[in-house]
Amino acid sequence: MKIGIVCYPTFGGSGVVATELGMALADKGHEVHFITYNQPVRLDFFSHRLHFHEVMLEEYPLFQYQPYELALSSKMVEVVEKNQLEVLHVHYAIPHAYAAYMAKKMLLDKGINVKVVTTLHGTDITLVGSHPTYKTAVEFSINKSDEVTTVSQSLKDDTLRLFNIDKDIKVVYNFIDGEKYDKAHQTECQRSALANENERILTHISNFRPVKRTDDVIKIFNKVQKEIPSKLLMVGDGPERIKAENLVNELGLQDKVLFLGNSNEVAKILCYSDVFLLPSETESFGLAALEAMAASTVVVSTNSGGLPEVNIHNKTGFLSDVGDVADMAKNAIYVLKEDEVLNEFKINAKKHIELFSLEHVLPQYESIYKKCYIGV
Ligand code: GMT
Repeated sequence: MKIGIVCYPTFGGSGVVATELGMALADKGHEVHFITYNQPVRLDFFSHRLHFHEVMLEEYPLFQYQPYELALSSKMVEVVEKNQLEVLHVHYAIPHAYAAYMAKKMLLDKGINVKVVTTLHGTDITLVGSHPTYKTAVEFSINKSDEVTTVSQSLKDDTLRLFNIDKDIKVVYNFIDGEKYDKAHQTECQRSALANENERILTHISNFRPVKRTDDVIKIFNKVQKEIPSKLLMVGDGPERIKAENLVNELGLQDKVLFLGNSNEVAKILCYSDVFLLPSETESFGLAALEAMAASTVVVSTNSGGLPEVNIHNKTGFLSDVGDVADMAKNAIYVLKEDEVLNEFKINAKKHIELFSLEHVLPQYESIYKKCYIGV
């Protein structure tokens, strides 16, 4: 099929899922066109089946804010028309689903009936989307999509609770290419570059937004390192990073915490991690937790949103209430103390990702595209 993918090109989970999906679809023989304002960060190759179309913005003295939706929907019309795309798959409702609705209408005027699939990712529903500033337009554009998916059952429930939705919503989980993580384990795992032999490694990866509670990550680690010789890797960047760095300095942990910034080498970093910390306030799915599990890393997280659908308590990791730093530290210490316990959890984590394999999830999206385009 010929598919347009609209997403944020940044390090956020929705952009990562959209990019990995597009690359996998192209690998399977579909023609994929990314439409966004920058080359997606995980898009590391192009081919005759994989294209990128940049949405350009025009400066004009009258604009305090440039009208991105307008430029995006015009670009969608142009790309659909030129390349005879059959489906536009938009990731993250704001403003992509709305812009797609406008594009669809403009194309209908030209006799072209492109189908719109909207995937809701999390904060587009739970934090930003349900805010009165956006709610009316978000609800409208979800209901006007041809197909709607969410990345967890929990996000589907939230969507139905927060909005008046008259569409059937399908749950299609985030997915992972486990082989990529196996390769990193076999070839490039230089653990000794970051920690001494007797030390455990804990990791946190996010975009350092308030919802990730990065201060809790530092507080949990502070308790852990008092009992277990260990290092903490903080990967990513965002508004809370300075605050987290200040807390590290206040607690005198400078020698034990490394801030690595944004990275495209997630598999390599995770290959030497023992525990992944994800104390989020809310998390529709927790792709970072799934990536950690693919690298045989035990997940210590909160029980918010869709995390219990990914991280199984007392098997692949542990779940605690939001803000319960003491419980998360206790769980991390328990699993890190004995090699035998740690290894058992690591094996469980790696095994559990089979449910979220690319081979399992990709056909679900393909059949959604087919169903809305051909009607079967
Ligand atoms: O929170 C992020 O890291 C970014 C955000 C996004 O939409 O870019 O991630 C959301 O989508 C991911 C992919 O589906 C999910 O795995 C994350 O759980 C979700 N984040 C939240 O719900 C806070």
